[in-house]
Amino acid sequence: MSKRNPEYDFAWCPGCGDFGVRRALQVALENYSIEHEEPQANNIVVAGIGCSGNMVHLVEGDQPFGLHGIHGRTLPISLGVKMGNPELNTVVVAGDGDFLSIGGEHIGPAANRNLDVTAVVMDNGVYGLTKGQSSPTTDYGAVTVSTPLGKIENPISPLRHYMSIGVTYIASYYSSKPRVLAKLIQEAMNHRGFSIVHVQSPCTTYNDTYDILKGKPKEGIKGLAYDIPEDHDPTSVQAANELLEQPGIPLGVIFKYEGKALQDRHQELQSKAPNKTNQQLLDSYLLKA
Ligand SMILES: Cc1ncc(C[n+]2csc(CCOP(=O)(O)OP(=O)(O)O)c2C)c(N)n1
Ligand code: SF4
Ligand SMILES: [Mg+2]
Repeated sequence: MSKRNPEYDFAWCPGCGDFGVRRALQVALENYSIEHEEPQANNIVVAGIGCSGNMVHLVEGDQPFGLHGIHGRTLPISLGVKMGNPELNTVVVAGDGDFLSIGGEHIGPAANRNLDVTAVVMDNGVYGLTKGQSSPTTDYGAVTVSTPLGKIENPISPLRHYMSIGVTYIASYYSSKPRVLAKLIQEAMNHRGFSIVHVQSPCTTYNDTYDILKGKPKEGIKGLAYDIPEDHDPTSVQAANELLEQPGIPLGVIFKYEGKALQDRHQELQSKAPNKTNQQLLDSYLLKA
């Protein structure tokens, strides 16, 4: 239920990981605004379609701008936002289906441009909103409503994928510790270039992975999630790749590289562009006989 938009009246299921991600995003937005002494309206949340995308209606407190786009197109929309107003701190919120399936082909171009946005990807290994179909991160053999005899494809590894296509800030976390997640999201917002915070955010209705992630420490059962060792060097491509060869879900910053962001590239082009009046520009388009 949204206090902000009572007419947009729906609920996430009890225990949904997206609640934790919302808390983290709110804290990150608030702290980012305080850090930069900017109003909350200098932030914009661009959402895809999914339970995860509904986040844009549910953020409470001081309001950023919100743009609920279409399924899979958060990155092209955020590119448009940055072209219109490069100063806006632009945060994409999307699900594993939205970002990696229908929207998957946009990640490479955003990485090549080093588009200055932060994507918070809520990975629950399923299409939650449309009631439980398999997604690119669903395990091989998993039985879902769209794979009644077991999923035929292998799951993709989003973190390795981001590394291989040159995303310049990659963090991985889970929804259960929102304060720590908030710090990662804020660090990602401060990164100049394309940053992705990939969050394991369990779907309690269709794919409840809390125990798999966290284990059952009291019973001595280890979970898949583990803290990245303190001596990991996130500025090293080799160290990041080696980390991603390990089994399990690493928690923390995997990789970061300070390079030219899209804005820097634009400024360089602009400095080379000939200074023309509007009339000269129009004349240059006329076909000459
Ligand atoms: C172009 C288009 N194709 C398909 C859909 C139907 N659809 C809506 S949400 C969704 C998948 C949602 O899964 P995910 O992105 O993982 O988000 P979640 O609900 O799990 O958070 C699909 C297939 C749509 N809205 N638009
Ligand atoms: S269906 Fe899953 S992802 Fe959607 S609100 Fe419910 S628990 Fe969350
Ligand atoms: Mg999903």
